[in-house]
Amino acid sequence: MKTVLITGATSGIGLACAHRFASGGYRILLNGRDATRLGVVAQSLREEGAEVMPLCFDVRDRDKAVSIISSLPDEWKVIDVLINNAGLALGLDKEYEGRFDDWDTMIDTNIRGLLTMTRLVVPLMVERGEGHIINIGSVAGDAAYANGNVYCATKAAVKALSDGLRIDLAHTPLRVTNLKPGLVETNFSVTRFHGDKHRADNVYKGIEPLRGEDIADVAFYAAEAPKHVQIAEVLILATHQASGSVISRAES
Ligand code: NDP
Ligand code: 8X3
Repeated sequence: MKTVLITGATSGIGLACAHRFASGGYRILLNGRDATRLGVVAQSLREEGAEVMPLCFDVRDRDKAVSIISSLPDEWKVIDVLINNAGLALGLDKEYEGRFDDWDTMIDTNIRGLLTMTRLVVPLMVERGEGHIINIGSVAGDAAYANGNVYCATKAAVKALSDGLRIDLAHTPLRVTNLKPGLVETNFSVTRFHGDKHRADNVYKGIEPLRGEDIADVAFYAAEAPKHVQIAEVLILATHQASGSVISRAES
């Protein structure tokens, strides 16, 4: 039985990936930082028949990540797929007006957290000569959009880190995929607007956005592709979105 480790699996795309991989027969190493929600998700996956090990830590807490990953039981260290999903946007402000704290949180989570997990898990894969890293990038990493500045920069970093890792692993059977979704209706915008649900809802007005399940399906397809096939990068957009800044909305 294969094992997937998913970061930020208590909501949105990560949660959808947990259900998709569980239904595809994977064991799930389920990361989240909210112990209560992690327990609820773990329980619902178990009710679907999945074997689950919850890993409660914030990906920004490097010491805790090191301690938890290094003390996994041997049978759970056989990780076939790592999905670096935990991430967020905070604020939609001009670059010269943004909040320092928001910038630090995005950089620490989206870049440093992803790097920490990569550094801890990939050596185990290299040792076994098997493994797949799926990073959740974004259309925001392809080109900046108005007021997206630091978030876009972190997702451009995810692209560079995915490309760099693919190069560094080219001599191995390991594969690296950068998935770049556009608008996906999750808790993403509520987080971005610091809990302002009304403002978050407006992001998805007049357009049918993607769902977490749409991204999970692509992640699962990439993971299950034949071993000689490396899905290096996929841009996944809602039908009426053409780029990070071009969205055609129906009049209401
Ligand atoms: P959600 O807010 O629904 O989910 C984000 C998940 O990441 C939550 O489980 C959250 O936990 C977790 N998380 C955040 N920070 C940390 C942390 N420091 N340590 C551990 N877990 C953490 O948003 P999405 O599902 O949309 O976002 C998932 C990924 O997809 C992100 O990397 C995002 O940038 C990317 N993405 C999203 C798009 C969208 O339009 N929604 C489009 C393109 C990319 P908690 O609830 O505890 O904060
Ligand atoms: C999330 C998608 O376009 O809101 O990465 O930045 S977008």
